Amino acid sequence: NGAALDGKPKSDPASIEADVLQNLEFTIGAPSNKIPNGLDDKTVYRGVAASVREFLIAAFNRTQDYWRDQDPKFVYYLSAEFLMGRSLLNAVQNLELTGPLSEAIKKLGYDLEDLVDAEQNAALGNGGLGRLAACFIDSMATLDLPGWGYGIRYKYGMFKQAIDAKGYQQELPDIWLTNGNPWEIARPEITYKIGFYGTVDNFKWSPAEQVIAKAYDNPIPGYKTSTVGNLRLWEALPLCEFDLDAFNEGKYDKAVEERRKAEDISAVLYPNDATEYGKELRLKQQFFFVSASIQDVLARFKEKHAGDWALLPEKAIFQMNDTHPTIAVAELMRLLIDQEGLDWDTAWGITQKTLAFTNHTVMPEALEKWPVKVLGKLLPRHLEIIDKIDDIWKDSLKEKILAQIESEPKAAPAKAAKAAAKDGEEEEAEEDEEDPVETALAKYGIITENPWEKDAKVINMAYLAVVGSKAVNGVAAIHSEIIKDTIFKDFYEVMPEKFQNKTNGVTPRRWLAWCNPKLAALITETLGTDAWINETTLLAGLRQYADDKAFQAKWRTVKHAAKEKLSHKIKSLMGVDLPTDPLYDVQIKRIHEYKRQYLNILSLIYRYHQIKTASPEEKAEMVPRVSIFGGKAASAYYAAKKIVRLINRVGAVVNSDPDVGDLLKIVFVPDYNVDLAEVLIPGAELSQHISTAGTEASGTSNMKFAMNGCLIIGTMDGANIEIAQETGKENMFVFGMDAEDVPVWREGKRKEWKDYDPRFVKALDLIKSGTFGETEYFKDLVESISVMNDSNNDWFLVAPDFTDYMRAQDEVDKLYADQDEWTRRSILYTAGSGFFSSDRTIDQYAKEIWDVVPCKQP
Ligand code: 26W
Repeated sequence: NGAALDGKPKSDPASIEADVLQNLEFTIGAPSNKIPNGLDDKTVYRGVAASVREFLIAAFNRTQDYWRDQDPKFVYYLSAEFLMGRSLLNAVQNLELTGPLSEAIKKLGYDLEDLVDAEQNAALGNGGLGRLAACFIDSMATLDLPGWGYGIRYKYGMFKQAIDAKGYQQELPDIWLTNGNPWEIARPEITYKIGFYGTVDNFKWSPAEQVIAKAYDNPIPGYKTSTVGNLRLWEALPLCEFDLDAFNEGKYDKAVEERRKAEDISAVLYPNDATEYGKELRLKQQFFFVSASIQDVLARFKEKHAGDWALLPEKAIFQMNDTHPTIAVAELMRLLIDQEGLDWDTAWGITQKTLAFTNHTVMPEALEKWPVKVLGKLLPRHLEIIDKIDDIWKDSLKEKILAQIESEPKAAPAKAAKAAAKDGEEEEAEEDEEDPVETALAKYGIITENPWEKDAKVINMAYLAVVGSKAVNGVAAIHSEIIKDTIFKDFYEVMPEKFQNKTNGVTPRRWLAWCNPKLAALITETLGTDAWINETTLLAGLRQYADDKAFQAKWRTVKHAAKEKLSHKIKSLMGVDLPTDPLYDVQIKRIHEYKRQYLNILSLIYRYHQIKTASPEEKAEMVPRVSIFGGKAASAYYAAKKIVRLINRVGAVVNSDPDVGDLLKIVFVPDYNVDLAEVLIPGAELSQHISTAGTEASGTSNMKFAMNGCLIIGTMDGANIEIAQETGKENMFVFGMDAEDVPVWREGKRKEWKDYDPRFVKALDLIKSGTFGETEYFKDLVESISVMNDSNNDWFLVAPDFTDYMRAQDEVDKLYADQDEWTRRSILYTAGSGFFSSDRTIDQYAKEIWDVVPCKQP
């Protein structure tokens, strides 16, 4: 088959079959005598992927040619993480090739589903933030928005997690590129030089070290459109492959050293979703991909509009995904001034119109602050620029501050301030005296003292981003309010117009239509159209069937099939047999104290105790439950690792206790990732989103579960609040303190509180007394929530929220006994999930921040 001369491969089953055979032989080089029947699934997958790639590239080329020709405004999504997962099924479905391709594959003696399973996950992300970026580029393509993602082509993605016999987490490398990556197009001709270290002389930077950034394009197909977008990832390579002199002298190790040092930059994803700043290599990664991306955009801009820099904000906008790419503020300034010769003010005007910033967390330890020492050594010119931005920014506030000080009742300091500001000489003369204006300005400083170390200044990257951007947004309604009241309060007060909300969303293609085909088919049959896949608000049409008993029965059948699929998956992964009648309860996310997996496992420990002490009559009344956990703990996060182990220890004891039988099963699925989520979410009936109120910026799996008709037990936190609004709060199992109560608790009430729930005490006693073994090992974990002192203060409120959590869990059990009502609610969740499509989110970004409009080739 190959690409026909009109640039479009033929999509009938026979042509596809011939093309796969050709690719197996000539692209993959499979032994001819084994084609087609003697090959394993992995090999056939590669042949099929090579064929699908032809369709992708054909549409990709047409889209990109058209965009180049039309020259619309582009959005560039800068993100250190893109958690793409697998590509085969998504590509085939989005290209609407599933029918003919499955037929062709069957003819060859294979099964599309098995081949889909042979693909490795592209796990170039930690969790929510990285997966959000992947959903966003899917929506950009589907909405025909000119836009590219830009990131790093890590050689090793998120570590693989194994759980050993003792219940410990083990981390293994993710070697995902060994069999090649059929979804990328290497671009050896697209390279940029990236400098590091060195000196600055009269504003001119001479880097001491340079590497090459090489582009790889990953076509991103939209659905029901010919548009195929792009994710461009950068690989780091040495400027000079090999030090020949050293080689000739026989110093082989030295000869390869430069290569290794360069390759290190794009070697590993930092597997941490909270802290990692301070590490020079991480800053190197960030600057590496940001510089390459901006250079790339400016080079294309110059091809069309050489010299007309004022036009840049009308042709490009960069969205910075959290603080990781925020060195972009300084790098864009540097390129415009040092390379293109613009003056400071012009460059600054352009920069502030060309950048936008999204915040994804209020966790203080996750807000990146680079030590001036580290940044100044690696990027001396950027430090100069940041310093100047900081000065000018603070200067711009002086008048306001002065007015504020004057309007304050304390007359004396105001007078002094006025005098100091008016009379520079006097200021110098009284150097020792504190200038109240300077004091008042301190809180706005981008460069500030490090609270943990004397005389060690740090650069607050979030502040730099807020000052350098046209818009700043949070990722759920409550989160966008919280950032205005807390981390960015002072900035909000002086520039309220910059602050916006963009509630997160998820792609309904991957997270409903493709991962839950039976439910999708039922929805399509019921609504009489599959238009809901792109217009998710149509899902509201399911509401009118929520009470319909016949429809409920169909819905239950489909849900049950998904539970069976999940049960099979766990059997094949872990060898554990799970019954499919009990309630399937799932908590899957990174392991973190704020996400409170601890609360969940404590309640299960108490449930175990109840089962052990129940009479046969009481047992007969109990609602059987399968509790599934999944998630990775950052490798150096000890508390999180202990929680992983506790869950595994409790599971081992409970699952092997003959008194328990099918009343309770607890499993920890190792190596939670995108492909597992695609099985876990459709099979779940209850999902847990139980973060301490005010800590989970949004959450996105909550949206995926809701779409798939899974009920939620959760706190009034992040997007749970909006899900409750859309679904009906009465249909959600809401519990716990809300975000306003939490600080009140932490600052006051906590100190005199002693009302530990007896069930909470019992659960902790069971851990302490060795029911799950390892009492010494779990000691500090137990103390962290039960002994209040300076280091153990239950910061995340496990103890005070426990009672209400147990009440909510009782409601869950009660409701599950009423299957009609449960099913009715399940339908209402899917019906109410339309708002949480990333198409809606991206449409808002496009209109309210980016000013980017659809551009689709006729
Ligand atoms: C410094 C290292 C680092 C790495 C990742 C710091 C911070 C992060 C992110 C905050 C991690 C993250 O994934 N945040 C999540 O973003 C999601 C998408 O907006 C939200 O739904 C989650 O609530 C938020 O925790």
